[in-house]
Amino acid sequence: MPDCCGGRMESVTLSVSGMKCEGCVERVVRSLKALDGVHEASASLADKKVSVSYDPGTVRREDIESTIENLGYRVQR
Ligand SMILES: [Cu+2]
Repeated sequence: MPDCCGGRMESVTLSVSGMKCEGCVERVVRSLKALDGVHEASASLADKKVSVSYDPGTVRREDIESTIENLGYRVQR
């Protein structure tokens, strides 16, 4: 994990349903990486998981979840 944001870096793994192909994975990852404060995003189609590391001072977990949902996927809370 990179040492930046004054060490304020959080990681979250979300369960996401609705991703059906690598194209979906790409869309989700690309959209998350475009968010301010998101440092890394990856998604697994097989596990239906999306992992994000982010600076909680810049972006909130809710923003990450709503970004995924705005694309048409569902985050299990
Ligand atoms: Cu797809």
